[in-house]
Amino acid sequence: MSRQIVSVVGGKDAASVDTYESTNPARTGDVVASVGLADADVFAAACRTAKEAQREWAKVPAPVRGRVIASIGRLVEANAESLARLVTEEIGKPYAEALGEVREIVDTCDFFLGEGRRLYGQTVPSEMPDKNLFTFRTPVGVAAVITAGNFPVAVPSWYLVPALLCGNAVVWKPAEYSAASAHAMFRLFSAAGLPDGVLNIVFADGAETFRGLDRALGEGTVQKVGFTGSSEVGRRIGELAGRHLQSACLELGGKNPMVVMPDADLDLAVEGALFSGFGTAGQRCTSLGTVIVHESVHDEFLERFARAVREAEIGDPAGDVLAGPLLDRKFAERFEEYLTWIQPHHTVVTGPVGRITEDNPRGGFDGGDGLYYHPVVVDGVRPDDRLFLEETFGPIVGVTAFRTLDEAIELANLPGYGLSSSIYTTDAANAFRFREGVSAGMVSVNNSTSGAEAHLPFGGNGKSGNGSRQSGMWVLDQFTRWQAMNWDHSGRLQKAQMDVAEI
Ligand code: UN1
Repeated sequence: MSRQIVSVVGGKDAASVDTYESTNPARTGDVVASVGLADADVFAAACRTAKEAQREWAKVPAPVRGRVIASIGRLVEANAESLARLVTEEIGKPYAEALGEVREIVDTCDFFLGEGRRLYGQTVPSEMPDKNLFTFRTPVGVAAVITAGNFPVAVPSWYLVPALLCGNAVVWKPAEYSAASAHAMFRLFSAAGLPDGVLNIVFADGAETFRGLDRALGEGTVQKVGFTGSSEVGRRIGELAGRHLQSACLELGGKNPMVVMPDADLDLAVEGALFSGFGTAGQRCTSLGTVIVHESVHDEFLERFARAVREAEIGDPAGDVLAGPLLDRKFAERFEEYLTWIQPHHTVVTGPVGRITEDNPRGGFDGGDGLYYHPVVVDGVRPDDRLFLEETFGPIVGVTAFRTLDEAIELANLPGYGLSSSIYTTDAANAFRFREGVSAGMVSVNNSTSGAEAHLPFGGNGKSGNGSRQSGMWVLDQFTRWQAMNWDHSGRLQKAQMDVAEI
């Protein structure tokens, strides 16, 4: 019997208008959960409920809210294995990675539980005597958080944990194909002592979510929109929020470059390219897009990289593998379309292409009815090429050669994304010149493009986002607004700019 799950608003199950079946991508015949989908009315009502609950939640002292975050962390930790197993079952993420993802929720809670005792404001000197100036962080109100399913629990926690800690209420709309994992995480969060209505979960399709969000923004019940997903949808979310004069925190796609300098440790670079190109089947926003390798080491790198990719373990995500299946049918279809386009135009250096089946196996593995795909490396991608410019969100990596570091930086910036990037070099000057020139929000030196830590700013520029940053103390600026206060105890009307004290 698969799970039956529905939206939860104000602590109560909400009405559904449709049903979605979330299936296991490693065994597509297995239904993981039957998900009741709500409509725009439920979404808008959830935002009104959240607004109501937020008033009381904001009055709870921040250190006490921090204690609730501490309980969330402990509950998630105590249930880490079952949550990770569910993530593996529902989206096909290898178990070790799924466990790491759950660990990232705990890390996020660890960081923010202490923030409850800080959430610092400032004292600021006044230009007039007997007057004190202060700043306070105030909660924004209600955050509508819409998340993707490739990181079904860790990435949502980057929004939920700081938003709640700062005194906001949340309406969370996770991706349908990761609904069971999201629902399990929601239950753990709720069990930690959050009052009803402070955190709500709504399952809905894209069209109903947009309509519901538009209405809620119009009614003034949502003050912040958090979105992780494609650049295309992010643009629409940003426009919608902007039309209502509200701001969005957008964490979008990436076409993340890796530059390999002639002095690089090539084995280390190959290992990094393998992990960030094909780990999670290339379905991270931080996945490697293109390796930009110096012409003097191009052939050597390509040979070692292609060999490593051919030998990598792809298979049952419950086992010790580099990657399992693609997330869901929708992603598999998009990737297939991409492969159809690629094949007549490019030389694949890794062997077979397409879905792994009995007729197109990978070694002894025939993929069963799972959404498994052969990993693909393509050499000689040109800057005007789709493969060079577009995010693929699948197991494919392009390789291209360069002559000078300036040229490599130009190539790295060309696709117009700007999330993550990496350089392999043993020369510190190269690393710093790259950091300065690359437009990415994140730069790795001798490490892959994936694997951000929970307390460093995470986010991108250009098509990767609107410059907002998540994680660490930087995300506090997403979920609080600065309030300035001045207190005049001179007993007379002192006029700023006009009554400046003389010396
Ligand atoms: C994403 O794919 O949306 O840095 C986030 C990483 C992960 C997060 C990826 N910790 O690769």
